[in-house]
Amino acid sequence: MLDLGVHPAISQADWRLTVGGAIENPIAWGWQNFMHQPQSTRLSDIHCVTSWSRYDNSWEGVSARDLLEIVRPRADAQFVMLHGHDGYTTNLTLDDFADEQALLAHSWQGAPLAREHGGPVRFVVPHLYFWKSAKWLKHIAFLTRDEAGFWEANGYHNRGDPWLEQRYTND
Ligand SMILES: Nc1nc2c(c(=O)[nH]1)N[C@H]1C(S)=C(S)[C@@H](COP(=O)(O)O)O[C@H]1N2
Ligand SMILES: [Mo]
Repeated sequence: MLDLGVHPAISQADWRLTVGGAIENPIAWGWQNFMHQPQSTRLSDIHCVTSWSRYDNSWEGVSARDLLEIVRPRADAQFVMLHGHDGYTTNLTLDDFADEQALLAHSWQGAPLAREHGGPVRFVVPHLYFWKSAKWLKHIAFLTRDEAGFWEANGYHNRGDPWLEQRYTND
């Protein structure tokens, strides 16, 4: 399962990212704003819940840690919900969101992220199963309580650690 079957067409010019919820500094970025943030590259592996993996993916974008420095989560913010332009949602703990490898990626293997893979911008959180890496990123909400995202409400594990093979709710 790669996505919900809808590949929203969002040009760089039309793309917006909003970040809100339990943070000191809510933001709304267009493409230029986003590209003017500090840029990072990460090399990581992809693990899909359906057992395929793809090694050594190079991603470029704004690291989750740099984003956190800008938006400054309040002390009671412990969870994050990622929202895609296709209506997809997926939840993370703040600790998982803040992983050193996690980033808001605009490029993959040195080229702009293709629409089918979530361009203009997707989240990449490689230490969890790939369903946590929301494509067509639109909004990031910082939450004081955990909520289930799309797959997490439909039988997938709440955290999805591939090393623990946390695939389904009761694993
Ligand atoms: N917005 C959005 N992000 C999503 C999905 C989706 O349906 N919508 N599917 C997830 C799942 S289940 C997987 S396996 C990966 C697939 O990413 P890929 O198409 O780049 O391989 O995206 C994840 N992110
Ligand atoms: Mo998936």
